[in-house]
Amino acid sequence: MKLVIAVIQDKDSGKLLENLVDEGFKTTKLASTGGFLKSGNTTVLIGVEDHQTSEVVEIIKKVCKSREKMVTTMSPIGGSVESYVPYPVEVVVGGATIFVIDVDQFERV
Ligand code: 2BA
Repeated sequence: MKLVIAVIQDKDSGKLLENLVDEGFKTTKLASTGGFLKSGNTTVLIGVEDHQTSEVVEIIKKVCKSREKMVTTMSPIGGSVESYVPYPVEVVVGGATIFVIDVDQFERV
């Protein structure tokens, strides 16, 4: 058995869960926060049989889109660390960051 862990954008979460449930997969949705942007994203856990892994990954690839996000960062003026000016930077956030890990034991009690 495998556990697919997918970090996705909030905007894609509803459609992804709908697609996975329609195909009979059991899912758990967690609210998460990206370490770089420090903004909310969604982590989805999907426990599957080994042979179902590629189907799940394909569904994630089909639904989750990469998007550009503007981030405001602070830059020191003239090298002075006392005065900072905010300026926008564009970051491409991927459609999904996917981890597939082996499950040693699975029980539902
Ligand atoms: P964040 O950490 O908020 O990162 C958002 C986006 O910012 C990243 O998109 C990437 O384009 C950029 N970014 C991240 N760290 C950077 C850095 N040190 N320098 C420059 N740009 C940086 P993605 O790579 O598509 O990642 C989207 C989200 O997936 C991440 O949100 C994080 O929550 C998760 N993630 C990505 N890689 C991960 C990993 N190796 N382990 C755990 N979570 C990961």
